[in-house]
Amino acid sequence: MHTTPTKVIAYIGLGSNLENPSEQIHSARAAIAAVTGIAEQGFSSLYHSAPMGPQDQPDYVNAVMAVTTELSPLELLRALQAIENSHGRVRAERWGARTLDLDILLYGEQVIELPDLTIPHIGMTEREFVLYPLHEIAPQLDIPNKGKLVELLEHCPLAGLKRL
Ligand code: ROI
Repeated sequence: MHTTPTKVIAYIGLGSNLENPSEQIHSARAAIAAVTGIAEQGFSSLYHSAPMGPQDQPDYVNAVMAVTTELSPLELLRALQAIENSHGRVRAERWGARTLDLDILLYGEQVIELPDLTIPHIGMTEREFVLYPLHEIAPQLDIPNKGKLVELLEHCPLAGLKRL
């Protein structure tokens, strides 16, 4: 019997602070949209943001992408990791500079706790460079176990985030 794979809406956080960050984000967007089993549904503005964590690194460009996908959470993770690697991502210092960082923020309404994958993404509810772009493309969103996006935003003051 043929069954149609179910499509889930997922949100992906994109970040870069090396080697022409805006270009990294644009080409990552195209690479993600080109994956079989992923279809782009929305893309935020690009944002300029001060580094969270170690300050001895360049500022970031961040954005959020909405997709529908037939991939499982781990398949989606592997597809994003392959794109990170093809953009020259080297996993060196924890919280250090990177050419491309792709994080699964949300996968439908699911809460996932696996060794390699935590969804909702850890820390997303305190990160201005995630919450503001996410709000731009999905203002009504509820974050599983965390509450309404608009309420999380009220507790996340802007500290240098700039829309490009
Ligand atoms: N800081 C900002 N502003 N944007 C990021 O995408 C980002 N990513 C990271 C750390 C190093 C935590 N800081 C960041 O992984």
